[in-house]
Amino acid sequence: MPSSRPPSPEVEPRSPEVERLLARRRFITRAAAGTVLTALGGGLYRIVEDLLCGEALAQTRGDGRLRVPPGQRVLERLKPMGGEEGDPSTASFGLRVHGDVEEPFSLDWTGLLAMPQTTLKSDVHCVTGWSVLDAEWSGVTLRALADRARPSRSARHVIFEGAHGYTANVPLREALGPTVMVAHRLGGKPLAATHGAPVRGVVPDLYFWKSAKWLTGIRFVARDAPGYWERRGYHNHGDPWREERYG
Ligand SMILES: Nc1nc2c(c(=O)[nH]1)N[C@H]1C(S)=C(S)[C@@H](COP(=O)(O)O)O[C@H]1N2
Ligand SMILES: [Mo]
Repeated sequence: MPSSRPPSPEVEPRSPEVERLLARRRFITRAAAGTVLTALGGGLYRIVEDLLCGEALAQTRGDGRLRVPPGQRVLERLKPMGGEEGDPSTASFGLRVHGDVEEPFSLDWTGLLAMPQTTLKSDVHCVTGWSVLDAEWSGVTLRALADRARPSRSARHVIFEGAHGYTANVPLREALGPTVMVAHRLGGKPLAATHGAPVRGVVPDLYFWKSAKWLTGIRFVARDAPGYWERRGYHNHGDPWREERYG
């Protein structure tokens, strides 16, 4: 475990504004609306502000967790976070689904589009402190790829492989969750090069570094293997609700 913090893109210090929003959000989500009025004593306009502007901060998800994980602020759209770009052309696209599977296979662009296509909205959470709600992704679910590849009984993790050796490890159970996918469209448009064109992984319920851009492979493995950021001081798992930011 490194003792110093890893190089950028890293956690930006939270602004006092964010800290204040968080404190209020925690309070509001714990309290019933009626109690908020009395308990805040004199801060009525603040409550209205929270309910209107901070609506998302008080929402909970189907699984009971807060819509916006602790320490996150909501942005309108994804911030391009860089990385060593891969080839964005669809003509040279190739995705290997391999490793600890019964039926390894590769997909070119046509093959990817021939797989069952899914469009779904999910929230993404970057470890640097921003979140985007309801990002609309289109592509193929990891479940569909796994159904075809048939992971062996020994497979326990999925390694998302990006261009130039970028990797991100995800426990198999979570990788097979309904919102995990390889996506080629965002908000109804082809993925931009900066966001990983032509295809990226999307693992919404883990910090966004787990969502490998310029995706070239999905590898099922028995033994876990920390990925690019995980080897540079980030948490091996990366659950935003537990603030699993650093290892
Ligand atoms: N191939 C590759 N994928 C990557 C990265 C990278 O450097 N290379 N960075 C990760 C990080 S740290 C984040 S926060 C997200 C950012 O995605 P975005 O640039 O589309 O916002 O991509 C992730 N996927
Ligand atoms: Mo990141």
